[in-house]
Amino acid sequence: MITKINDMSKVLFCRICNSAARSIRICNPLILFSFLFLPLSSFLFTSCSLRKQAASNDVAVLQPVGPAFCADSAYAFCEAQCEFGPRTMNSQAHEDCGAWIMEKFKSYGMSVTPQQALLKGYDGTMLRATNIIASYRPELTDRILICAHWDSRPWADNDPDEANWHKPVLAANDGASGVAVMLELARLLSPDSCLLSPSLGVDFLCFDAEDWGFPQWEDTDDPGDTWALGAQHWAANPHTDGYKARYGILLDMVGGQGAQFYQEQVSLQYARSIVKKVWRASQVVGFGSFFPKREGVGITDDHLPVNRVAKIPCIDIIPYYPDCAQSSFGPTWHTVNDDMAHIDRNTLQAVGQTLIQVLWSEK
Ligand code: 1BN
Ligand code: ZN
Repeated sequence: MITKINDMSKVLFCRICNSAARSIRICNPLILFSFLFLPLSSFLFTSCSLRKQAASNDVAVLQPVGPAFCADSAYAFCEAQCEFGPRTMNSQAHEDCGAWIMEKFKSYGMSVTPQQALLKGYDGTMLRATNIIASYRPELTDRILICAHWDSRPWADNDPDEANWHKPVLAANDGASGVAVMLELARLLSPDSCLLSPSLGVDFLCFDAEDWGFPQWEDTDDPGDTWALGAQHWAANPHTDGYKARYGILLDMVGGQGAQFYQEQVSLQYARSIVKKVWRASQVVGFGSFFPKREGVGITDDHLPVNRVAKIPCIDIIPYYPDCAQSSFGPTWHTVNDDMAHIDRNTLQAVGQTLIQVLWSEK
C-alpha cells in the first residue's frame, strides 16, 4: 500500500525533544519534519507512485519509516562529550565521560552493562578500559548491534604541525560523533509509542581503547593489532555468553564536514548485503549523496574483530575523502582540529536518518 503524504506525518513525526543533553538547541519536531520531510516526501511520493506502476507487487516499494532523527540533539550529545576534554585512556575526563554516557543511556530506559578490562597498549602501557553496552529490550534474542568507539586518541600524530603530535585529540568526530548518534537513536527508541518491530532488540556498544594504536612517529611498521583493543576484548569475551546479532553497524567519524561514506572493503568482504541495505536506505530517506555507491579502502577498525572473532557480520560507516591531502579520513583526522567547529549537523542527520530507516524497516 502507498501511504498518502498526510498519513506519513503520523509515521515520521518526532516526539518532542526535551532535555536531550546539557545545551540542547532548537529542535522543534514539527519544524524539523516540515523542513526535512515535506519536500522529500513529495518527491518520494511521486517517485513511489511511479514505482508502484512498475512494480509487480507492493513489497518492492520503499518509503521513509520511523521517527525523524534530530541532528540538533545529536550535536548536543557530541558537544557534551567534548566538554569533558579529551577522553584519553586512564584520564579523569575518560572516567567522567564514561559515567555520563552510561547515565544518558539509562535515562532512555536502556539496560546498561559496563565491561571493564585491563588492556595492554602497543608500548606495554596498561589501559583501564570500559566497553559500555546499552541494551534496548535486553530480554529478546533477535538483535541488531550498533557500535562506535568513545575514547579519544592521546596523540594528534597526523597534525600538520609536528609541535602538536604529542597533544591529545578532542575527538569530536573521531569518537564523540558515533556515540552521539547512538544516544539520539536510544532517545528515539525509548517512548512506548516507538514502532520498531516488537520482536527486535538493539544493542548500543561503545567500544573503548580503539585509538591507542601505533603512533606515526615510530620508525617501525604498524603491526596492525594495536588498534581496536576494546573491540578485540569484547569480541573474544562478549558481555553475554554466545551473544549473537543479525548484524552490526559501526559508526566511526560520522559528523565531519564534507563527509562521504564510501563502501569500506572489510564491510564488503564480510557483510556485503548489509552494505547494500544501508546504502539503499540512505537513498530512500534522501541522503544518498552522502553514501556514494563507490568502493573505499579497507580499515583496521572495531568491526574487524566483530566480524572475525565474534562472527557477527558488521559494516563500518566511515568517511572517505579521496582528494584530501591531509588524510583520506578528512582534514581533521588525528589533528588538534578535530573539534566541534568541524562538526556538521547535516552529516549527523544523514547518518542518523539512514539508521532509523534501517532499524525501523526490520521485520
Ligand atoms: C579509525 C579512527 N581508526 C583510528 N581512528 C582506525 C585506523 C587504524 C585507521 C589504523 C587508520 C589506520
Ligand atoms: Zn582515530
